[in-house]
Amino acid sequence: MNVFSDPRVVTRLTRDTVALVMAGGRGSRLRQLTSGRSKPAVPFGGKFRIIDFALSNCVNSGIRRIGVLTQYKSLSLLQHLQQGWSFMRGPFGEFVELLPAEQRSELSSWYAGTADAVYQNLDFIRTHQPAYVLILAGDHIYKMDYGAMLAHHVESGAEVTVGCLEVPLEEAREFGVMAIEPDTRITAFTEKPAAPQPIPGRPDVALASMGIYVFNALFLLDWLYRDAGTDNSTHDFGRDVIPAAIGAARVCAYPFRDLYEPGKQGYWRDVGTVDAFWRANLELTEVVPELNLYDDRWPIWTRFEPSPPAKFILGGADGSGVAADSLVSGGCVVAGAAVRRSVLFTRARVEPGSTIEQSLLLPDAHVGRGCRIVRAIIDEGCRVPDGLAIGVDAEADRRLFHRTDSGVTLVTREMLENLGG
Ligand code: ADQ
Ligand code: ADP
Repeated sequence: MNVFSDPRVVTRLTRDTVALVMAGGRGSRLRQLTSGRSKPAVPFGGKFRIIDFALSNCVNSGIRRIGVLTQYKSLSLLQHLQQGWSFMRGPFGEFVELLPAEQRSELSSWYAGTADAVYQNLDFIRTHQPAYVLILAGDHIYKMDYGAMLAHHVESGAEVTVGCLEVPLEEAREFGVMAIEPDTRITAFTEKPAAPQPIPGRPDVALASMGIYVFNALFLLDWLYRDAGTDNSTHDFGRDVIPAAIGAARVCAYPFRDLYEPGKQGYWRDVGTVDAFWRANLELTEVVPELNLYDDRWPIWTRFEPSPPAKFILGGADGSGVAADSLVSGGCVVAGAAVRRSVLFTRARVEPGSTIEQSLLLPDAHVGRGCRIVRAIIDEGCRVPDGLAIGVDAEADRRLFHRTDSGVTLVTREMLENLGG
């Protein structure tokens, strides 16, 4: 038999798929980190941006036709994609195409909900004529083989498949929560329920949607037309499209698995809050972090920046010039300063006599002399003046910066400029 006529051959499925990455959300709980950029454009893990994870998963899964739906404050995202992902424009028909909100419906509204964002780009799907459409969120940190999800989709005979994971019941209110049959068919789906139902027999765990979907392309076209004509719809996948489809079509769940240990659930983070963002980055400094960025079998691609090697200069009052248990990116200089359990993003600098602990210095952040920085996020391009202490005096942090309830301090350029005034 010709393997390519076998619908279960995964290569055939991934090649017949177009991915749409929704990258338009505001990410308002990231506070000032997203006042100038959308959440998918926020830097992560020293040299990446959040959207690199979803895009790399596509490429590594063999899905190489990708559209990115942008909307809110998209400039830095567009720059990153143009400078970082333009290699996806090659001879094998691969591409990452940018699909900005065009305000082209008669109502001249920007994208209303996630389903509306896809609806406004149905031409893109019609042009490429895939059999399957994979809809992704641009703001999650995880490694996933979408080929396995497509195979499950086809084998279960579903029109729609929703990626899902188990979450603690007390966190389930933040998610779409579902009930499934043993064959994975979804029988109930409630978006952000006030009183989430646990998995039967497991009172502390709920089955949550990852907000990622595989659709049979023709079903999606048909269904989005229907949703667009529904007056009381908010045109959102989680709120409207998925719950309505359950009553009318076969909608199945695909449980997210670890890439290498299919017996367990994989690493997945929605770094949607300042605390979650800080924690997920700091976890990378552990000796064996759950998220392995040094995995050649599943590389995370990003923009290549020709930066010089990181440099460490001994000196300063305590004679140090070291970074321990830390990630230090290209172009960084640590001169006579001590860095511990921290992530230094591209071209960060620390001057003599400063100590940095459990902190993130985003790209181009410079810390002056004699500073003490603890449990803080120093945003892109910040110039921290000599002698400043951050994360040491809670009262002062609250007054000058943004300090979370759990004691992480976020510092932006704007906040530092106001210090002088
Ligand atoms: P939320 O995370 O609340 O829930 P939402 O705010 O709708 O989802 O955003 C989903 C994704 O789409 C994000 O990546 C966001 O950036 C992007 N986005 C939002 N509006 C957009 C628009 N108009 N145009 C382009 N992109 C847009 C969803 C599901 C839940 C599920 C969680 C898991 O609705 O059921 O549990 O994701 O995180
Ligand atoms: P957070 O995760 O911080 O709550 P989201 O990006 O998820 O932020 O957005 C919160 C809500 O606002 C979501 O329902 C999202 O669809 C909606 N939203 C995001 N951006 C816009 C926008 N530009 N216009 C209208 N609604 C938006």
